Amino acid sequence: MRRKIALFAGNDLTSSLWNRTGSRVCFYEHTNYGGSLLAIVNAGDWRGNVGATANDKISSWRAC
Ligand SMILES: [Ca+2]
Repeated sequence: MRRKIALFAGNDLTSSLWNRTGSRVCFYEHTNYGGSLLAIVNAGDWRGNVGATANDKISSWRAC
């Protein structure tokens, strides 16, 4: 399995999210913001469990 860790989340390995940026961040199912929008986390917020629909599926994210 390819594992690319960047910022605070890993490709298809993410169960929790911590948005340490100053912007709201959207998390997507596939790379390059493709697939479903799985989660939105406000600036500074912590999401301890992203839920079954997003667990281990997130592959990309960006401010939104
Ligand atoms: Ca994925």
